[in-house]
Amino acid sequence: MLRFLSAGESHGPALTVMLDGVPAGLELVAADHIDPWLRRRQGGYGRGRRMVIESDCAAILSGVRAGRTTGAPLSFQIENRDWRNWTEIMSPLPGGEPRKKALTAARPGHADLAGGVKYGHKDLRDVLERASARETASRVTAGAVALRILESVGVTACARMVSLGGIPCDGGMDWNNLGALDESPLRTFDGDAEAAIIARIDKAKKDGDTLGGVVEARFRGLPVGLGSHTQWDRKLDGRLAQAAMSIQAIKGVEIGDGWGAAMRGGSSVHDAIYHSGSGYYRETNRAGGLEAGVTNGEELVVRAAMKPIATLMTPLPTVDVQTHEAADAARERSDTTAVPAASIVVLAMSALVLAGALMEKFGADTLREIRERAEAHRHYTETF
Ligand code: EPS
Repeated sequence: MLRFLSAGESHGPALTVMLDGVPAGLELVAADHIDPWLRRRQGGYGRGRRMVIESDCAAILSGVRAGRTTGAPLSFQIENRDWRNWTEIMSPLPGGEPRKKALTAARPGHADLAGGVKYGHKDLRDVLERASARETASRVTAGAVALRILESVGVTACARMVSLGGIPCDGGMDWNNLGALDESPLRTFDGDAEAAIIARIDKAKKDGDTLGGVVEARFRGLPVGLGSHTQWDRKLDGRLAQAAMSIQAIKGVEIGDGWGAAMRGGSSVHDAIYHSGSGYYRETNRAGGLEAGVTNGEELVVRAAMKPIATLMTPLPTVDVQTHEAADAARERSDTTAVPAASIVVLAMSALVLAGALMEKFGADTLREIRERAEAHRHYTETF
């Protein structure tokens, strides 16, 4: 119902975003509701020089009038300021510059070789321009709108990093202090771990290496009963995992205790159920807010593991796809790490899935209807 598509190359003129199915009546001002998320995505210690060039903001091209959505498809444009340095290389006109500067030494771990073989490109720039994580600015734009829909029914969200380069920084959650995550260069509440991680990033940069890590997205206040246990493709955990796994460099996803739950007995994995005046509750949340692919009213917790970025300044051995000779992998300007930024992208993709599930349950034409139905449903679950 909520359909998201993006287009655009990393060094082309702009990224284009389409978001179809947004209900009418949602207050949406890009500078207030989207651009702050784009700024967060650009941040984090370990980013490269591209982030100095860009100052991402989303221009709304359709679907919004006088600060409110109309129900029509939304479209956005995010300008690539760096494009002016790439006009020849990225020109859509035939001939010239592109062939001269062909990138042919496939980077292990990047899309270069897989995409080159699949689409028949011997200039691997034709692959990497679209595979680049620059595309995640589109995801964050669409996800920011999804977050607005969720906020309208009382959902709050948080994106943070919980480890980088093997160093944990999971100092616990603090919903009352979310601003601290924007202040932290690593999007963590764990000030003690920060210095060690920054030193680790500095060393990796000096060595021409890159680093991965683990990020987390959390949602509080979701209605009970989003998703369904009745069919494989309606299970919300499966849909969230697909959305997170589709993000560049993400290699693993877990909900709640995830892999940890496989190590312990059921009595210390499952969350006992209690009842109070305002409905059912659990004192633990190892399930991460989902049972049988359905939200259970507890905090929804998604974690994702990001591998180190594939562009290495001290490159791995590879093969030149034009000569088939051994070569050093191509070096492109890149980041030493982008794990803090990935937390924002996982949040955005999760929000898109959750807002879609919300609209499946409560309708999708107007925000008023969604809010009224969500309120009635909250009353129903409290008295069930
Ligand atoms: C990114 C833009 C890219 C990289 C990074 C993420 O810009 P450029 O390639 O011009 O330096 O900084 O992308 C990658 C590391 C990658 O492997 O794709 C961004 O906007 O997030």
